[in-house]
Amino acid sequence: SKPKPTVHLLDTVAGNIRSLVNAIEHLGFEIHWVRTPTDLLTAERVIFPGVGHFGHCMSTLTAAGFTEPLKAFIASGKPFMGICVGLQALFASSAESPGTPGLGVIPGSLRRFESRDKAVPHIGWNSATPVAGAGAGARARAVYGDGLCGLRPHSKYYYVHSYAVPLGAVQGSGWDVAVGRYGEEEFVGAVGRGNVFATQFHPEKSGVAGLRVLKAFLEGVKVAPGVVEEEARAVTGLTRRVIACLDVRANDQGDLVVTKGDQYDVREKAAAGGDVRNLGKPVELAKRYYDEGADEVTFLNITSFRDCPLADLPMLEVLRRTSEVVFVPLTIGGGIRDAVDTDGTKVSALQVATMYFQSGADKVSIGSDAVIAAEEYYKRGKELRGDTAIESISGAYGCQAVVVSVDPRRVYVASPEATPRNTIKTEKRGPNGEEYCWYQCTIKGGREGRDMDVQQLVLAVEAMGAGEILLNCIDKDGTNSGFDLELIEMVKSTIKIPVIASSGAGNPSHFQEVFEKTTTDAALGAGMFHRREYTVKQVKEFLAEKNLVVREVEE
Ligand code: 1PR
Repeated sequence: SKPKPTVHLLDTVAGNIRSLVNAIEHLGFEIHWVRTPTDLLTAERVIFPGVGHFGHCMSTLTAAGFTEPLKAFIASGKPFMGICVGLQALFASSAESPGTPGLGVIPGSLRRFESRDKAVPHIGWNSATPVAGAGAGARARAVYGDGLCGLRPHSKYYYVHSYAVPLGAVQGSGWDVAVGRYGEEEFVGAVGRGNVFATQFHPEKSGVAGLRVLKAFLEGVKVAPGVVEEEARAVTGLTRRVIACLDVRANDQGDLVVTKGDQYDVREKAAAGGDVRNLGKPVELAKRYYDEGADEVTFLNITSFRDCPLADLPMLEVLRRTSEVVFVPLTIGGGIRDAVDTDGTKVSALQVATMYFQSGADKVSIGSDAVIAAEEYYKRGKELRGDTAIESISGAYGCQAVVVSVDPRRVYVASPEATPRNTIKTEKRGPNGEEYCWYQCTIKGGREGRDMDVQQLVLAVEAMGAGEILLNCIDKDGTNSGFDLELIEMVKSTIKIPVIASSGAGNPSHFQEVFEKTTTDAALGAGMFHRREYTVKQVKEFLAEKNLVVREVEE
């Protein structure tokens, strides 16, 4: 058979590139690794998928002797693509690491997003709209630059980053640029010229639209420059994300099933046999939600798999198989903490997370361990320990890779004075007419309440370096009665990192409600999708009709 075309991947500074590997293989290319600078000499085309910290990335490259060989490769005219920090490295410098020069292939430097009015990091689906070379006013008619691998103005691409190149820095530089907008800031979503193409977003995580771009780069397809007749209506900024969540556990027969609790109780009523509710197979369901347009898929392993060596965790196999067919971000939660393996070896939370990342996860979600770590943080007078699960994983893989899953339960009180905890005044009164409540943190899937409220928790984990909050609510879980808007708004106003609203979604209008009435960044549904009451696509279409900015489902 014909040998597959090859692409060289520079893996020296990439933490977690399983997804990219999967996407490239899915497109029919064989991967060769660039491990030393001489490997570049035989490469036909190179992809440089940087992740993490700009300074760390550049100093690793420099220490390994890559800077000049990379510049030489780029100057050779052979196809070169940078992704995320791989794009950033092409620029002159970054405010993330002021003393460290970039490769300087493209003029301009990176700035941190302004966080006064919006969440940072910028996480989610945004545009990369090709713009005409001139200033902002000339953008009404966008031009497809031929260096931009067929980026389309109406497509959305998946980003995770805190630093970006302001559009102004590259205008007039002779480079083709595609732009995204976050709040008031316009930034470089992609840039290209001649043999060089780079994206700030992750094409391997950007669904059909992203695979199309990656394919165009790999195949060297020059998209004919042309004028887009439509207004560049597409620069509409960050979309609201719709996430499908699969709670996974072993049933009594030992098979992994997607289940769904009712206020966290996942068993059928005793009269119905008391079995673990079985709503389908994890990989199949994840693929279905991807095809329907889910912006992300989250797996929560809701029981730890006892008596099983960590390396054989059934969830790892689920992730491996899912990440071969699902090209949007995958999050895995459950059991991310320091652990002891069946043979007695100690395994750190970072090692557990690493196994998940290597199996295809893009983010890990930490529940119980985050609560314990937050309690200790306050006991130490808000001093960071440096080696908690959150800190160590965030330090190694970046804060965008660390989600903290919060499982709060309402505790009603007659007045704010009745408790030292942070209360809110609530529209939905307590059983004895109480007008106030606080949200108690729980661990172990809601089984154990702790003496800490949600505000304290989210502030602590934000300080430790969590990148995102998955905000459940036990009172609402599985009720199909809509999200707890009061809880969500309270958390949004407490922290800067993005929030995923969860628990209670029963129909598309609940998503509309949470997006219109709160500033949540994403909303998650479980039961309504598993029971096939609505598809993710129906939710997206409904939101689009209501003029909420969502990623349209592409086929
Ligand atoms: O504590 O780090 O080992 O993580 C355990 C994880 O498992 C936590 O993220 C915790 O939220 C989750 N979990 C534990 N027990 C349960 C349970 O249901 N018995 N599930 C559980 C939590 C919450 C959502 C759910 C939404 C939406 N599930 O993911 O899918 O509430 O449901 P809905 O749309 O149908 O209302 P650790």
